[in-house]
Amino acid sequence: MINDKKNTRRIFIKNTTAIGIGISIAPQLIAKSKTMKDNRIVISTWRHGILANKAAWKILKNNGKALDAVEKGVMVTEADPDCTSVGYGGMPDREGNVTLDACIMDEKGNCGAVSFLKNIKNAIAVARKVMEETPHIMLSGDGALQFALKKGFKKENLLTDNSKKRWKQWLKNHPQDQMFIDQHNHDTIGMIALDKDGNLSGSCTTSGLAWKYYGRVGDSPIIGSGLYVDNNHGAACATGKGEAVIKMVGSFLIVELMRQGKTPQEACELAIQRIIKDQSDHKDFQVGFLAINKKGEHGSFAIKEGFQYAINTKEREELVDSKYVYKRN
Ligand code: SD4
Repeated sequence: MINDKKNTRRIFIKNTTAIGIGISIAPQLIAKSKTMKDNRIVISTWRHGILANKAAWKILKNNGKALDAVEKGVMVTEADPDCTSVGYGGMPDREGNVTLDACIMDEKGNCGAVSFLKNIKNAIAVARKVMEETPHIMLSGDGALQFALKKGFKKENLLTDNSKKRWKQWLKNHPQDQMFIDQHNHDTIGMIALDKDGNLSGSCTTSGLAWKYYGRVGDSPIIGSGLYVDNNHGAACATGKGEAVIKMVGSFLIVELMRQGKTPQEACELAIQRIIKDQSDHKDFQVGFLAINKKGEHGSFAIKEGFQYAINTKEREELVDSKYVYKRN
């Protein structure tokens, strides 16, 4: 009797799952057949996106996967000591520690992240290992470092002489919680890409806000805030003041808007409008969003003038000034 009940339940679950799978696979198949046209594209935040895109485009051009493109692309930025907001050479927190946040998401909805990671240059590669080689999504702090070392990553000092000098200068002047982000203090690289097979992936990596509190984590490693990918509809990423983006789960909102039929541009504009409506201090900071959809269309929008993004397609390779709401004064 008990066994019968169990069996009935098992059959029910089996059928439900089958129906569930039926529902979720069908749109994917439809989406894929619609996008068999080759719409390869990669876009990424700020000027440092130019070099990152070059590496990513090489992979996409050779029929590689979007996931590999977005990982290898941003690794270029992480390794560049002249980029003072990502990886090696990133600006430290107020106590002189360089701590990194990163996440990655693939076309199957898998994701991995690290936050508050010290002494490892390629945070994005550690995030990918979290995604592929653990049952978890995010590892943080000492645990993330321990994991990275076990996986063979090299421990190194990420604070360059230049970043140290700027930190020392900041300590001397100590402006109040400096949070404003613009092209002179540009941070995060967020990258989203569509490959030849019509698959989307994204990555996001940063040393976060300069002079942040020790232990502060921004939006960049948080799936849905700094990055979101839904292979049926689109992908989005964010840059700017992480606290503002976390509050409105920006990247998820944009992808959700695309799911409801908005273009990437409309979706980015609506998300920025949401910040402006709900966050009364929005004139004091910058947020910029990028989005792409399955057709390879893209969009971008920012609160303030100054946000730029790099784009590579079969036809284009350039740095573009994003549209925005407020002119800089
Ligand atoms: C953060 N969103 O840690 C990052 C910083 C950033 O452009 O993107 N700056 O809040």
